[in-house]
Amino acid sequence: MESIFNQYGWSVLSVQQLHQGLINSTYSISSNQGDFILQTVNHHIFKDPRTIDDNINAIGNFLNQQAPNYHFTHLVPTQNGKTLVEWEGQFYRAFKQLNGYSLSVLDNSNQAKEAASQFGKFTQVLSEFNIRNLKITLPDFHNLSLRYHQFTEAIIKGNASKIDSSKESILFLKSLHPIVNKYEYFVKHPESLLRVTHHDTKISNVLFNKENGIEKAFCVIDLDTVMPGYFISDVGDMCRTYLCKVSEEEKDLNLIQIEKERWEFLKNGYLSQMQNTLSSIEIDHFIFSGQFMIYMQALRFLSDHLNNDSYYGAKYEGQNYVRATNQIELLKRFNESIN
Ligand code: GN1
Ligand code: MG
Repeated sequence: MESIFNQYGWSVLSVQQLHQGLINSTYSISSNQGDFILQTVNHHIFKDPRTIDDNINAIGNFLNQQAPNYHFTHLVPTQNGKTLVEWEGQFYRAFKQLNGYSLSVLDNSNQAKEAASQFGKFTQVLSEFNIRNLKITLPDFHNLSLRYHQFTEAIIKGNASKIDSSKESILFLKSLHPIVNKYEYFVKHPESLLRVTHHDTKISNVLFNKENGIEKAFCVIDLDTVMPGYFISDVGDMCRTYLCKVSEEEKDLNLIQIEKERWEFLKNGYLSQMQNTLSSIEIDHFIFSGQFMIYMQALRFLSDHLNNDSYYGAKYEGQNYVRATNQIELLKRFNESIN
């Protein structure tokens, strides 16, 4: 990576790989010029990484004008002023390292409120940003009808022995097809609005710090999937990752329980920013958000398992099956507890 460091003009002291995301590779860099996060953008998934670069810069410029105090992860330019570097078939970009930490699971309800409020604020602070200026970085990313269609293909064309051993999960997910109908009703409704949407609001995508011993979320990160979208994507992924004490990787299904207090905190945190913006049809679909996203993630993980892990990859055989059954369990618990 020496040549990349040179383009940024860094004298690097240490490099450490971070292992939080499933898609991109991320490195923490300490240099004489400061501490940075360097990432390669996975161009097998994001076919045109320039769209991400353009979006982050467009939003960054808007915020510089309209909300200069908002905490935003601007891209760091190279010495030639580029914020995306193409090198030997890879795309690199860098951010300043911020003084904060992220969580892989929550350990208290306040964190749910803090994170939800930050993601709500992100959409809110960009409410005057023209969504037509945002590029589509991943077409149909949260199109549940398409995800269901991909699932129906995977259960026919996928790995035959995996299809056979996943029968129970397949049947269960098929039985929940009415969620797709409800999604279609929602997105067609004239009062369901497209806004600047993060599309990956999992807990590890918000940075926390402590102010006088009080834990605060202060900045959202991972802006690759910021696109025009519906609020159900953002609230849904919060439901998926904030309400349970264990993550999507947990194999012991008995540990998958919904913490009801966190649901209240999540709602209050998000609505503290978005209450006056959401229409009544949107408010009526608040709980549906969780069903929509947990269901979609279960479909995506199971389809990927049947497709031999071609999208997410797997660190061990059956990892995406574990994730799928985890999400199925979470969906059952969510439906029981939240109404
Ligand atoms: C992927 O790469 P990462 O961890 O930010 C995925 C999300 C999933 C998530 C599940 C572009 O996000 O949609 O919710 O894994 N991102 C993409 O952990 O597919
Ligand atoms: Mg992401």
